[in-house]
Amino acid sequence: KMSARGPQEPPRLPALPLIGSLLSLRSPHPPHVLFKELQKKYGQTYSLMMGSHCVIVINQHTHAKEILLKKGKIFAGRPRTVTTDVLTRDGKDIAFGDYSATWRFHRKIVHGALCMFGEGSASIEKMICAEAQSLCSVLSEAAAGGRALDLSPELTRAVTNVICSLCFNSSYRRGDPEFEAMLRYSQGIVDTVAKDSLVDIFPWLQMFPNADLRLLKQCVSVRDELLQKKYDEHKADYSDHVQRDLLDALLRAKRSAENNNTAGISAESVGLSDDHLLMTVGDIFGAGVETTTTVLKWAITYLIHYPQVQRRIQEELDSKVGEDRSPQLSDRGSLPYLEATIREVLRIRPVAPLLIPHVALSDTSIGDFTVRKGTRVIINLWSLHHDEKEWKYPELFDPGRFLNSEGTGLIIPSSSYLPFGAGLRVCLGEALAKMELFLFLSRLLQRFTFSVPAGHSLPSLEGKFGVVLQPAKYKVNAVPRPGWEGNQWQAC
Ligand code: HEM
Ligand code: PLO
Repeated sequence: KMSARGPQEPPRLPALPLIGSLLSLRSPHPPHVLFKELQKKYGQTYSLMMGSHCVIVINQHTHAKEILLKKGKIFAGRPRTVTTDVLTRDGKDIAFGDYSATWRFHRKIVHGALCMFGEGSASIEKMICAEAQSLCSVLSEAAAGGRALDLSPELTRAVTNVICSLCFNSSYRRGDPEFEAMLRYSQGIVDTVAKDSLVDIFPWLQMFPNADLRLLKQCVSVRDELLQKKYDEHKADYSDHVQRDLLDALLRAKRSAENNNTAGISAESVGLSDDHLLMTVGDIFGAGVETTTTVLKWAITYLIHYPQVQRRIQEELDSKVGEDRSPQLSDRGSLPYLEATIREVLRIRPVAPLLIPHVALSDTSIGDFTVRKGTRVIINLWSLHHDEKEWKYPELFDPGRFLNSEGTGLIIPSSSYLPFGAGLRVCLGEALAKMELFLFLSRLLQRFTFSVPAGHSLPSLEGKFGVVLQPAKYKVNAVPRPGWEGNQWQAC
């Protein structure tokens, strides 16, 4: 609907020719914080120029939902940028690929495969538990040796192994050189891709030497080599009769399209080229590792800052699960405080504070504002999750927000909460991520109490902005709880 004054453009940040609004964006704050601040001057919805592109920034949930749900199909596009083109061979993946028949097809295959291997099956639970157990053994060993530990590589390896068995039916042991290489390239990609670096604003800058772009290309080539190896191995011993993992599911779709080529629909034309398959598993693998690991790191960081929350989760675990067995997915319903804590972590430090940019596929509107085809839309999830009108003391970590007044049941207290996005582009891994977060955290907190070593200051709560918002590196003590001092090699 239009306002009384008729169609209008959103307020626009001052823009200089060529460099767009870049100057007003130079700030000591990361972009999600700056975009939240700019609301005070320009209102909740405003636009700016990034180079020659018009970008609308959304800071409120009503507009966010209009874009993602009500007009989901209109805003299902993705922009092409220099960095994501390098990562995804010009958008041949799901997350950064533009809206198309190929994109829809790949999303459907992956969704089906994830349901089959993930959510519905007991075997994925077993696998996650096995990785969680091996993680606990590493922590026990460190504790026995009195060593403080950077949890990041250990958490990453545990989470990587889950997604590795899902995608490739394989896993990594500690110190595996291929795994070490993966850690390095993945960090390089997270630091450089899709963060609206200058090359994405001014594509012609590619002509000049550019350290970030060079690093990205290097990291992507290491990743591609690794993916290609897995792909070749799978092709070599592929059989139509057994489906071991996601890559087999994709290969099967490709074979069946090739066999049905008679109607003139080739595997290539529906987007089942080798490149597309490779980029799609690359997405799931990358998303599967970086997101869940980051949330686990934030959870531990907040539990160290708020020991009373940690204690309350442990009391809940002690009374509902006890110490004779490990927590299982079926315990989820009886551990509301742990679930509430996971929800609060996802609120206060969203993995993707700006989601991934959306693009309007036709002329349309947001609220009273007109929006032209091709406009990029940044949904500032940080603003939604820190909106003072929706959340009391938004910077306060309080899992109790997500509990009913008796503290017995879970609630979503505000509709200004979208940790996984919504609509056509909603996260594909939501169910898997929630399973992992629950199983890892419940087992870790049943057995350990986390703190910083004596004399160390508390870890920073300020995130490092990249394609995911990561906590800084620090060392923790994982002290075994009473009854868990010996190394219990207990299975699921
Ligand atoms: C997209 C959040 C874990 C796969 C997204 C988006 C968000 C998100 C906010 C962007 C939605 C948009 O642009 O509108 C999260 C969070 C996770 C998580 C908070 C962990 C707690 C995972 C996992 C996987 C995954 C484990 C893989 C198995 C994807 C994919 C997309 C996506 C493929 C792109 C969807 C598309 O563009 O169509 N996720 N994610 N995510 N996520 Fe996740
Ligand atoms: C992480 C680094 C990997 O090497 C490549 C990769 C692929 C998919 C990306 C992921 C990275 C970061 C998190 C992303 C995911 C797709 C969806 C997910 C952006 C770059 C989120 C949170 O939106």
